[in-house]
Amino acid sequence: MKNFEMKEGLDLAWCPGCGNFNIRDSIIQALQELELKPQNVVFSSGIGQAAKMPQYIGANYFNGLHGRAMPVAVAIKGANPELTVIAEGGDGDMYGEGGNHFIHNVRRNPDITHLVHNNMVYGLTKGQASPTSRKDFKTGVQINGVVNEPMNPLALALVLGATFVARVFSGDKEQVKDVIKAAIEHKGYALVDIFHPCVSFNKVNTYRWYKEHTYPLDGSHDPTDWNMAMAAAMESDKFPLGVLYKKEGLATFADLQPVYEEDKTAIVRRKRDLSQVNQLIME
Ligand SMILES: Cc1ncc(C[n+]2csc(CCOP(=O)(O)OP(=O)(O)O)c2C)c(N)n1
Ligand code: SF4
Repeated sequence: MKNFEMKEGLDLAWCPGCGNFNIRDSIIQALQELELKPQNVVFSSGIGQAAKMPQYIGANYFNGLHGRAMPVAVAIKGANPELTVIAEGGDGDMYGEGGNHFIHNVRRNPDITHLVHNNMVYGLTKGQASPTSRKDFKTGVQINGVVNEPMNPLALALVLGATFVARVFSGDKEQVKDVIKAAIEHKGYALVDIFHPCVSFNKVNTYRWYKEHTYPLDGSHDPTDWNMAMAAAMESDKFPLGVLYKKEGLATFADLQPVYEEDKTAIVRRKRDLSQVNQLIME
C-alpha cells in the first residue's frame, strides 16, 4: 500500500450529499499529513453507513458485528502497540448497539482514536431514531416523535474519565482533519464526535441546522479544565465545536498490562512457545 486512497474503480455506497464523503477526505488527509504508513494503520468498525468507511480507505481494517468495533480496536492495540488504531462507526453503532463497549473501554484509556459519525439517526436501516436523535424527531417508526431525551456522548465520556473529547462538523473539512490529527497524536483514548447530515433520512438536522446550532470554541475555552469542558458538553441550544478536553500523561490500557511491565516488545512480535499452551489445556 502506497497511500490511503482506496483501490481505483470501487464505488462508494453513500447517497450524494451525505456528510460521510467530507469525513473520508478529512481522515485521508489527516493520515497523510501525519506521514503514517498505511500498513501501520488499522481501522475497526461495525455495521452502518459510517462503519463502511474503512472499506473506502487504503489501510488495514476489521469489519465485524454491529457495535463491536471498540473491543476489537482495544485488543489490536494491546497486541501491537506500534499500530495506529482507529475505531469508527455511527451514533447508532457506537452509542446504541455498542454503548456498553463505549462505557467500559473509555474507562480503560486505550490508546485508540474513536471516530463517531453522529447524524442523529440510523441511516443504513432507513431512518429509525438513534440514541442521539432529538426529542420529538419523527421517523417512520417513531411516527409521533421521539419521546426520550437524547444521550449526551461527550458528557458521558468526560464522566468516564476520557482523556481527549472533541466534537466537529463535517461541513468544516479543515477542522475535522485538524482535530482527527490531534486525536491520533493523543496518547490515550480520544473521542471525536462528528456531526454530519444524513440527507436521505433526517430532514431536520440538515447542513443548515448544524451550521445554525453550532459555534467554534475560541481561546477563552481551556481544554485542560475538566469543569469547563463539562459545561461546554452540556450546552444544547448551540453545540460547541473543537477540542473540549485534553489530559496528557495518564497511563494507557497497554501501559498497565503486566505483560508489558518489563518487556515492551509487542505481544505479536514475541516468540510463542506452543508447548506451554498445550500444557495449560492439559491442566
Ligand atoms: C445486532 C444488530 N441489530 C440491528 C442491526 C440492524 N442495523 C444495521 S445498521 C443499523 C443502524 C446503523 O445506524 P448508525 O450506526 O447510526 O449508522 P449510519 O448508518 O447512520 O451511519 C442497524 C439498526 C444489526 N445489523 N445488528
Ligand atoms: S442514508 Fe444517510 S447516512 Fe447513509 S449514505 Fe445516505 S445520507 Fe449518508
